[in-house]
Amino acid sequence: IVDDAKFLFLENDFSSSVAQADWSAKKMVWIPSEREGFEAASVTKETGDEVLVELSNGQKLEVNKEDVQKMNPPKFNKVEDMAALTFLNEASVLHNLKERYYSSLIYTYSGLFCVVVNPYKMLPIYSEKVVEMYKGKKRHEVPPHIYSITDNAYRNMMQDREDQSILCTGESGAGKTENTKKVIQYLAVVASSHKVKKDSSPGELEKQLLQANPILEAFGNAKTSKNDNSSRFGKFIKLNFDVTGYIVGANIDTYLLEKSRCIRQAAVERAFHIFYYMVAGAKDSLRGSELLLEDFSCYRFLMSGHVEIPGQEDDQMFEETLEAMEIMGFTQEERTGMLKVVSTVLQLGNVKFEKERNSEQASMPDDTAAQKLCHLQGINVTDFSRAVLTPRIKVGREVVQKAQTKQQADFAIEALAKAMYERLFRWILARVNKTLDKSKRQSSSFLGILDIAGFEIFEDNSFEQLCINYTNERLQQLFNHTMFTLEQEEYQREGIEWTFIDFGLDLQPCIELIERPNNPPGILALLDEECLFPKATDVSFVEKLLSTHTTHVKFSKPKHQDKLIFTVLHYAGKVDYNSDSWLTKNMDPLNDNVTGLLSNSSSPFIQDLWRELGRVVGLETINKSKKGMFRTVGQLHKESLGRLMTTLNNTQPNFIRCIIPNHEKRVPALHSESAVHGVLEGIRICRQGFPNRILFQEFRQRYELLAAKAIPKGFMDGKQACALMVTHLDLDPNLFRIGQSKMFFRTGVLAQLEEERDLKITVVTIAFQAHSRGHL
Ligand code: AD9
Ligand code: MG
Repeated sequence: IVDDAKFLFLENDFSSSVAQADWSAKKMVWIPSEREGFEAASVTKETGDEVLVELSNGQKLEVNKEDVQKMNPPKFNKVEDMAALTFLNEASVLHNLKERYYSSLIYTYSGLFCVVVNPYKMLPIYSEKVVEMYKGKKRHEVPPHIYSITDNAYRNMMQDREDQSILCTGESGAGKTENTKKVIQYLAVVASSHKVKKDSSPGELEKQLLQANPILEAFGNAKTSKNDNSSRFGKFIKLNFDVTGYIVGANIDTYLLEKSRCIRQAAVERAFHIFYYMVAGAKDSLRGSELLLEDFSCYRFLMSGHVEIPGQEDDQMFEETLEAMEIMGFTQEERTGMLKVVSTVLQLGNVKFEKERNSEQASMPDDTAAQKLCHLQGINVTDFSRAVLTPRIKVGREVVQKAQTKQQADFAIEALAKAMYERLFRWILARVNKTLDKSKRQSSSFLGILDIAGFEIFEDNSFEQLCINYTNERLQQLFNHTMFTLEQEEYQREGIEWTFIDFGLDLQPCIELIERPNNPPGILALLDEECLFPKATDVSFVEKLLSTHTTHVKFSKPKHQDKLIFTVLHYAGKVDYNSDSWLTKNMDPLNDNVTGLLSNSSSPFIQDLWRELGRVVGLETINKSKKGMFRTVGQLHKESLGRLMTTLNNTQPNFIRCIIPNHEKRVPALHSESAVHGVLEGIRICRQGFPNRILFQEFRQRYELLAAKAIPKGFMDGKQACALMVTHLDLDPNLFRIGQSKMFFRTGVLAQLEEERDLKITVVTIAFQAHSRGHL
């Protein structure tokens, strides 16, 4: 630990007493600065609303009082818990995170939650030694770390028998997935049931647990413009524990895979990793006779060919993925079966239709691609061509064969490719869960870890982004609401008065704009309505939105723009959505002639994949014929999100707020707007109340010299003494509350007392020195 200590522990700062005197003398503050966000300055004069300040380079400036933010005393430099700051303002929070970040201290607490800034490089803070260091330690005994959050959640679960959740939030690329992995890595060691005496290496279940992630990432992650390893699905990993605290099994739920990425990617982005791993890594007979693979440039669905990821070898990743599957217990047949599906999806992109000369009907002059994919899928190519070009369709009570146009056939193929990949993903998940669900022993409680696709704003934002951002909106609401509840609980415990606003309600208007079923219907409901109108188009959908929500505060329509664009004001920013193809994305129709063929494939693997016909959502297949009701993608997502929220509401949540330091990947600089975003939200809640707390005894010890005459000699109860002290100090009753065990203060009050104390001590010291000198 010694070598790595500087990445976790604060170094002793011996200069702090000098700095302290300097800070007091110079009246240091923060003023806004274009370059840095905020800049340190010293106040030279205050007149009414204007403040005259001097910058470190000697430059003098006049600024508005409202733009000035107080600087915390130097003893708070790089403080581990920002709730301790006497001045809780944006500038101080940013400064503290920045100072810590530049010293490679990436974890910082902010009262009830933990903040982590993405370091974009491997730090030696996740080793086995470090894991051991955090085992069983209370939060204040060790430096801030995801391990500490995890350990505490685990102990709470054991002690209170209450299910726990660890929720990673933050925008795309901020580090949610990385931190999720660390939580699992930690628990796999600390709660391993297979531990053989001193050996702390994980047992079989734990090994498999650790291998689940590379498999899911290979199939569900992709390079985007924000993140080279962006999660294109959400996941909730539930670890089940027995009464003695050992892991007895696990279960993973997923949310909304962005399947459209199989067939189309924006410039510089990639389809799911596995496509590249496979095409780059498969060799010999696997490549040739089994998977019928071709070169990157031959696949139309890989729009930009072999887009590489710096620092990553796709062929090597292929080996690692196969290895993970092996550890997971996937058989040879299963592994090849999976890859055949991936190869088929690529091959589907190469199927070409043409319009027949004398009719609108589509034909397939060259069936090379079709032959290959039918071979891979174990179906007959003539049947396949017929199912795509002239499917049997129900018209009223009759079934007729209907020739398709080129556009219809193209559409059917794309839909098939997406559905096939989604089924494969669901199959993998079910297979992984089968391995992880070892619960021969009774599980008593669980710890769930949520890792969703982060909030994102691209150049072009579609239905998928709306669903992702809506999910983030709900999670942020849970965060705000939880912070509010936890604060409130603490106040209740201490029996003090409070008047609090639930900031969770701030997010309600935007959430309602998206999910409200009626009066007026929100975006998803209106989209559903339009899907029922035969003549509706994406444009008519936007028109309907516009006429329903013109006055909604979270909705707007950019002027002079494309008819398909509308804007939603999310908590994390304004997003322009392009509603092109939303009607079909929401309906997600699939040619059941082809799926019927697949469910009768000669390959048992393929049969299994298509066993239940219907739509796949998360782990479930929703059979639309079941209740005769058609369910849209939007509806289903809303429901699965609702279920997730119910689960989370029944757990004790622990939040990890991931922060992206800047928007140029891998540059070690912390820029202001992106950094404080989100952190301030939690702090805003804190500031409403009495964020600075101090135990009676501590308060008395530290500040008794300011109110010495208030307390009579002899024993006095701590609470009583503190009450006398604040009366003597003549503090405004609105600035403090007296609880059962501690004093509560509004932000800034303790700083004031601290300053007075410093002054007093200086005076006493000078007097003492003078006194001593007099005696010499
Ligand atoms: V998204 O919403 O899925 O697009 P995430 O999950 O928030 O996003 P991710 O965890 O994938 O972001 O982090 C992005 C990249 O930052 C990783 O691939 C790492 O290269 C890097 N990163 C993030 N956290 C750490 C860390 N604690 N240590 C080292 C990190 N590198
Ligand atoms: Mg992720």
